[in-house]
Amino acid sequence: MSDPDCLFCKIVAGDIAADIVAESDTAIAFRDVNPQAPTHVLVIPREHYQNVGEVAAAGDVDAGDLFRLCSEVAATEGIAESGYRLVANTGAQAHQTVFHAHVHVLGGRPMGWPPG
Ligand code: DGP
Repeated sequence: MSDPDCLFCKIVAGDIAADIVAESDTAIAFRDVNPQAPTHVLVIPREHYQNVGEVAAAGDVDAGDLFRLCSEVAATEGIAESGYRLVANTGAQAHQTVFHAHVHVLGGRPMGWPPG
């Protein structure tokens, strides 16, 4: 299922350009347009879900595929050893701004904790 009004569905369909760095049958990974770290890649399901919770609940897309692609991206970006952070902002208060499920893969610099 896709949402004709969804920005990330348009990236999946190839209607909006993106710098795609990895793909699987169910997910794609592309560079964030507004990077917050030397490596900042978004991993999203090809199907439209509002957030990662919906992906897990639906069960028809393997949520593990998202994490496998995140791990693959970390390896190919050369940040698997130094360390990286996965972030899935969920809901407005957590600063989710695009309501198509996505996981941020961030790395290439030291990161503070707790997050802002
Ligand atoms: P979030 O705030 O967690 O919903 O993150 C959404 C991210 O999506 C944000 O870091 C910026 C990124 N983004 C928004 N529009 C585009 C776009 O058109 N192309 C790409 N590559 N990234 C986008």
